[in-house]
Amino acid sequence: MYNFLSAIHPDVLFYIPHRYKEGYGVSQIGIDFAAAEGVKLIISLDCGIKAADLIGYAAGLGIDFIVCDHHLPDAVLPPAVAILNPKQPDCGYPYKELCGCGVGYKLMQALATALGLEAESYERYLDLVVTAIAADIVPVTGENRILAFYGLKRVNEQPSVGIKALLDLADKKVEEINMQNLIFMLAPRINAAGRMDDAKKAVELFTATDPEKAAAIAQQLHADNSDRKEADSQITIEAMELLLANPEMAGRRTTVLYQPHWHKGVLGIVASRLIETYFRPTVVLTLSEGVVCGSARSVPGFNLYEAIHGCREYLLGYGGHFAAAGLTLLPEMVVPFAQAFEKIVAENLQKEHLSPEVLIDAEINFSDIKFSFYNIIQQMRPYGPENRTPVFIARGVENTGHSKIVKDKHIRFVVRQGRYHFTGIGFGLADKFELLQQPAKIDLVFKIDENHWNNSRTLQLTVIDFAASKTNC
Ligand SMILES: [Mn+2]
Repeated sequence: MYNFLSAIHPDVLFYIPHRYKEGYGVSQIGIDFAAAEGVKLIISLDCGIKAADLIGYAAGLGIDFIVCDHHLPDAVLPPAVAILNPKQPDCGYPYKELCGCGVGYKLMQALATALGLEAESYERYLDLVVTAIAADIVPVTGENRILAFYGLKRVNEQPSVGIKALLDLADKKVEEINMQNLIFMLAPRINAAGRMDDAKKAVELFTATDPEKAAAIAQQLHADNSDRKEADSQITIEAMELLLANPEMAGRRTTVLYQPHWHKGVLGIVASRLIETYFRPTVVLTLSEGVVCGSARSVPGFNLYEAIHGCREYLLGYGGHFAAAGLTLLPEMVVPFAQAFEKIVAENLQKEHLSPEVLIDAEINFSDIKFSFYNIIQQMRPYGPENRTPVFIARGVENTGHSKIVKDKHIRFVVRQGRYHFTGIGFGLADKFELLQQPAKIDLVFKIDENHWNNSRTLQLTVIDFAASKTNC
């Protein structure tokens, strides 16, 4: 948005509220800064819909607001000159799942149309839009999927200076960047700036035009990300030790952990890590400027936001959605909150929420797995939330005797169904290898992938899970 406006207007500033000093969203410090700079219009991106008071405050200072947001509006809308948010109850915009960046993109598109600018004036930023779609974990359906498709094309064919600088940091080069690469390679480094230091660095990277300057900023983000990784593994270890030291906690339906010294920037990541071992709604808390604050993460299918909302009498503030939330409370409320949260979750959690699930799209036979079929599946890309890579099950599969454990943790499968053979890789499945050594057949759950080797293309299976076969075929 800053780049786009700078190209058509001489006086544009950007401002990112400091995550810890100002909190998320529109801040009074930000508005005061704008007033001091003589700003007459603020365009908020990914925030503002809940900032009725602050936007009223800005209006009092003679500053207009255009709100570009995708969060659920409250009953009272902010007194902005314009609100772009497809989640408004009476908004006729047909696609509701744009991310905050996507809403900003629509404003640029509309401005370009109104001002008679060529499409390239905003389409050149599609590599940033797809990065936001990937990083914000919004559904890759409808318009998001179209934006992601063309965004990935840009990332691969003509990335901007900033995106290119981040891609150059990756240790191993991938042939074609996909959504997963953006989520795992780019998003953590972009987010690390805000978690560990100041998110302004990310804006500086994406507004840089000099490749050398961009490379230097990318390097700083990389260092922030390394600090973040160290903090998150250290805190995860401490959290696991706390859980192991309190056997009573093992039988609970929730994990709530509090340590005043934990780094605020990684609490959500730590919560997600804990869920890998203790599969249940999890809250990780720390102390910051006299107030306890933290992040909550859910298990699939359980509405975490509702559960936190149910504990609001113990909280100073909270916000979030189905799968993730943030909260603040007074130190003396941590224990009562933990008790209330456990009670509400225990009442509302169904048994099926407590074991990880694998969603299978269809049963398939090995004889059907051909390039002609694979090419059709490829047309449904890019994959992401709510448009997942198809997962198949093949029943009555046999080990050929050539499957083996690799690097202690993984299984390299060489399996057959009838006269059709496939190889595959199953990450982290080594614990189940014994099952493959039985004479009985197995049911195999997998995705189909393409393997390039010695100039030849073959199809192989990425195995997600397997079990003793339920068929006798
Ligand atoms: Mn957002």
